[in-house]
Amino acid sequence: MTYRLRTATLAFALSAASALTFAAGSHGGGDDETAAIGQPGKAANVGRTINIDMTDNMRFSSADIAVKQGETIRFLVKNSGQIKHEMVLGTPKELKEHYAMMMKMPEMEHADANMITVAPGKTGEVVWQFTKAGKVDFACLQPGHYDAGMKGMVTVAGAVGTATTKADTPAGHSASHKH
Ligand SMILES: [Cu+2]
Repeated sequence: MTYRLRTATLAFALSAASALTFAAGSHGGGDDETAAIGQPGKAANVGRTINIDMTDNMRFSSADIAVKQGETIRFLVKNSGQIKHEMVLGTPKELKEHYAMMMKMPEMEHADANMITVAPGKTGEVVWQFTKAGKVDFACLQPGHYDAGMKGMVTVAGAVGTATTKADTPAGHSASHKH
């Protein structure tokens, strides 16, 4: 049931409701998929910049990225190709659902903290904090690209000695995202 709901409300859920879902996720309960991959990072907390190149060969370079739990990364995402590409962070399920929507509505414009769409020759950025140890997938969801293998993986190494790393304060988020 939540599967279908999530498809219909993906864009909304990732933006408007993010403050709430992230706050809930930080308590360790629930099955929120977005919290599972981390949360939007704050520019002030960026510890490292990672360059990613996207090409018309339908590849990211690199497609294999290692970070530490709690790290906030600035991804500088360059489109070296002649066609539009994008980098979208998500769970495999989220990416597949979102990709299905893109196949139906190729002109759909989407912009959220966990993704960046980049025009040919341009560079964009995603600032993301990886709050949970494990794997975080990313992909280009432009029609045909995901099927062609335009995907990658961020491996988040667990912080030593602590089960969880404190995320950015939810209070700050709800204040700034209030509608
Ligand atoms: Cu692409």
